[in-house]
Amino acid sequence: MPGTSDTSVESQKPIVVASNRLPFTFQRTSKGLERRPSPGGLVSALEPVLRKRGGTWIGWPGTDVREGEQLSTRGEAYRICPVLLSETEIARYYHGFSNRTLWPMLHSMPVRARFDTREWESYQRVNERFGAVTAEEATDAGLVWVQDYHLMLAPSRIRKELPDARLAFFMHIPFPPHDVFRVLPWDKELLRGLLACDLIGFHVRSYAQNFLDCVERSLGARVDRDAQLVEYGDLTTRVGAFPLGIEFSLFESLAVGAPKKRESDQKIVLGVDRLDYTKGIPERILAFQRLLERYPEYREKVTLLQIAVPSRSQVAEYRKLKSEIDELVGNVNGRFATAYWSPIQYLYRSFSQRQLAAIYRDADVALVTPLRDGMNLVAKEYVACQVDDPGVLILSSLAGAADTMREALLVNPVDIDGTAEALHRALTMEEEVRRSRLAALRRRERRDNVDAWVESFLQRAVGAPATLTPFTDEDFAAWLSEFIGQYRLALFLDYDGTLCSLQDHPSQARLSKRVRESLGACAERDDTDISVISGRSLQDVRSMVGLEQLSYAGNHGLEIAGPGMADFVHEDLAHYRERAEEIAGDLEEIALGGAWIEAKGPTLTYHYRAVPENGRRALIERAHEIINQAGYQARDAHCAVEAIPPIGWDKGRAVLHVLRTRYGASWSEAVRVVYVGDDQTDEDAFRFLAGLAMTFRVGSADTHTAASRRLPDVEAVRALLRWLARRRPKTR
Ligand code: ADQ
Repeated sequence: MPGTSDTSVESQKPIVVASNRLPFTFQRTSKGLERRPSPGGLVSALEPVLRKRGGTWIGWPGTDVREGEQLSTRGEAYRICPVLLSETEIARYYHGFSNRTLWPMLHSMPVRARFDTREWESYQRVNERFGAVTAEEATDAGLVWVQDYHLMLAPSRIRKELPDARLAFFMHIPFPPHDVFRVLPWDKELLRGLLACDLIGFHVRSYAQNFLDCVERSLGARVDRDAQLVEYGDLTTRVGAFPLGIEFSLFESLAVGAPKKRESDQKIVLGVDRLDYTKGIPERILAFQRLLERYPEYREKVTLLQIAVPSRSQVAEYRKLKSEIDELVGNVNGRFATAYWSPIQYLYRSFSQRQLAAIYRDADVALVTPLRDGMNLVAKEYVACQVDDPGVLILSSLAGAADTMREALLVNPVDIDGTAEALHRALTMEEEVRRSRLAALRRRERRDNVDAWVESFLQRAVGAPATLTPFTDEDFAAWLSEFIGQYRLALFLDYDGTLCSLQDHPSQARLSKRVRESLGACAERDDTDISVISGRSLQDVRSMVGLEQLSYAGNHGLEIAGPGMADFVHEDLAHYRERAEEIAGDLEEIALGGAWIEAKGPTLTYHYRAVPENGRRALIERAHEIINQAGYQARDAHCAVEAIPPIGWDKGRAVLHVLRTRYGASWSEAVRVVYVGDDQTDEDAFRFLAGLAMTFRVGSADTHTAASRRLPDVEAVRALLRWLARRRPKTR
């Protein structure tokens, strides 16, 4: 078979594939659960890969499985690992969120989408389960390859368990523009789920570009469009277009071997689809009707053979579509049929590949007119099966396949007249033109077959990890120049994890020379005021930074001091000092295995960094319990639990205090605010400042943030400080 060679990629370790469906579906019959091949393009694409390489396929068996029922997985060249779904999950995760929310949204049809929180929760739970099962199966895999829109959250779950795994995702359907995708109330979560991957593949470049727009605009990720890379906190993801191909030789040989058709002077126009509203079947029937209206000479000479494989019949919208098509077919046939001819032959069922190959071979025109389609394999299968008299492919310009299959007659499927004209052109096209168009199409599909697709994807997926160039001045200029303009800048910086990396003991977390220089240079500017805001005590953070011209806020902002401001101590603070001492005493019972308590006056921190990972959970839970029982708030920090007095004060309030005190009540007109932090306690400031400031969250991307952008590490913060120190006031 072309493209099948024993390359280094193919001889690599087995791969683990996770997709919603297993390559076959089980159906309950009187004899128990029976196995049938799953319909659809995804299986056609991946089955051959696993057959050749071996590995594991993880997926849902396609029905609910009752107690005691056995799933037959005999005869596979690879392992099958079923993920079972309850009836409620099938309704909510599968028919619901996947097919009634994501499917229309990703096909840019938001009016067809419905948004239901319970379905979203079910989608999250099922993705969580898929992720956990996959991680368990994949400890030794060369690659984990997650498939399609049903499992957009699974990668982040897998990444949690297997931080070093090679993790890739392929999206089989389109990815819409940002303006459409952002209508989804859970857009950010879905994007974050995917960014745990090393590689995300789409069929065509425009989908990849749309994805880059979305992560940049909705998540504030850093994007390099030329290199097609995304950096989001500590994650870097490669994005790319990998147009899927088919098993060309298989279809070709099936077509050559199939029994010859009966001689007939009827011309066949063929449509083959899953019955889906994205496939444009009603529009196609209308276009065929228009052909018969405009060109009566085709009556009794041409038949539209429309094959529709039943799909998603549990979803009301699909049942409605079926009735609509039944009615349209009835109308056209009623209007034009004669005693010996029906204009439309409509077959609502599945066919074997062998049968399909013969049907493809014998069709004079393939009318492939989806309203939107990730790729569309039918167009490619048709071309592969054209082994006799050369036929014509009419293809929707809105299918991914149109990106490469340029020699087809391209149509806009909603333009009924235009499609009818294309049909006329196809039916009257000279043989030589048909032959040359088809030859070019066949050459490409033979070369860019499914093996070539797999090989190019896997090569990228297991190749050298992607890295983006370090932050440059241009990055910050693009984000901040316009925003700061000629305004005065109020810059707020957290200390640990932001200005210096986290250390085993807080006393070791010192500013590097380079950060101190950049910070100092910023502070020198007379249009910039800097406040360092920390969970440390005021005295401690001030002495760690040691720059006099800065303001400092300690104890998460309960104590504030700096130039141009009266010293601030929250009025309830004295009251809480004693309580904090009592909590510190209670926490002593869990000062075990290297854990220790840092007393900071009214607040305190329980540090457990030195405790081995498997011993942490019970200690953390107990710390939360003790702190909460004492009426304090327990907040998780990096390898620490913070105990904060319940006085409705946080870093957000502290920022407001500084801004009001220094610049007055109309501070938002006087200054531009930038806040940089790395911690859960900084989230209070991010939320408070949302829409009012540019906020940056530093470090790992595994948690949600309200910040406008992410920075990977302290080095990136230094680059930001250096840019701020050198920035030129932007004149309009
Ligand atoms: P689908 O929406 O399922 O796939 P498509 O690419 O056309 O669309 O694949 C359909 C597959 O089903 C073909 O392999 C075809 O042979 C088969 N098929 C169609 N009708 C059949 C019938 N009556 N009996 C048996 N088999 C039939 C999704 C995306 C596409 C993308 C694929 C692959 O929507 O855009 O091309 O995944 O990524």
